[in-house]
Amino acid sequence: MGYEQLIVRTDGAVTTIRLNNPAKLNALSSAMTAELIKALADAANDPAARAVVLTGEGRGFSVGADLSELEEPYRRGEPPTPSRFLKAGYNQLIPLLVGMPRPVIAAINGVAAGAGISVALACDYRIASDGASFTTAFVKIGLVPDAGSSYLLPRAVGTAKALELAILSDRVDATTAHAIGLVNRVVPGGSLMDEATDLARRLAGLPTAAIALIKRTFARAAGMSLADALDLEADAQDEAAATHDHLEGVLAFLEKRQPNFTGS
Ligand code: LHQ
Repeated sequence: MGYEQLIVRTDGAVTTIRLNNPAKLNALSSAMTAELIKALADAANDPAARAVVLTGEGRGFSVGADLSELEEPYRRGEPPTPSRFLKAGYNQLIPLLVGMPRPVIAAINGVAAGAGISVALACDYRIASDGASFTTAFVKIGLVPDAGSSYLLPRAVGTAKALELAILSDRVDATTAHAIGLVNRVVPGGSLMDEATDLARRLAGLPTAAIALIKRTFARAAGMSLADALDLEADAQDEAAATHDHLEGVLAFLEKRQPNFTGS
């Protein structure tokens, strides 16, 4: 499918999805969100795509909802119903990202704001350009964090820091974002895509079925007692142990050779 607001490229086992509305710093319009859902679903269903990189074109990663979409209805005096917009868009997108049976890397090339931060948080690994910056932004327009930020942000940076970021919405640079755990790594802007692609290739060569199970287990264990999490792990381990990659990993170890993982 051709996209209007995304550039999607597949190179070997790595699919790169680039948000492509640089004039608006890749604001997540309804159309862009729908396209992103489609592109992620395609990558999830393509056995050849074993890792995904999500990035933005231009100087923005994504600045959250496209506020220009609100202009007409607000000027007409229509009562806002953001829940409808959220349920049709971000509330589909975020679980899809979190539940992707592939590792997903956010390559944060520039400013991330509002739901743009939420999208980055829903990825498994965040690499930021040294020129990237972050502002939660919601409060500046009298809104609350959405697209999963109320859940994902405290888990990434702790409740106290998450509240500070959400309430004050100060713009945080990449170094600070790294120090507080908002991103995993900061790299020079010029090498961001090389670093993200190298990591994606490395991940694509790992037992990606096990990675999908790790993601699922962590997500489910988050709300469980230890006893339930132990049971969950035991069941997930049965699933992992039934994969080709488990057998291959054990045999390669015993035979003192490099494993050839297929993601199956
Ligand atoms: C934008 C946007 C934008 C459209 C910059 N939309 N054009 C919301 C509403 C309803 C329902 C439920 O959910 C949500 C979820 C949310 O995500 S709420 C949060 C929405 N995002 C924001 O409030 C961020 C607004 N943007 C900003 O505060 C600034 O643009 C930041 C601090 C991100 C970047 O500042 P600068 O680097 O100085 O860039 P800029 O402000 O000059 O923006 C560049 C262009 O991008 C500009 O267009 P123009 O035609 O003047 O060059 C902006 O209008 C446009 N843009 N954000 N969200």
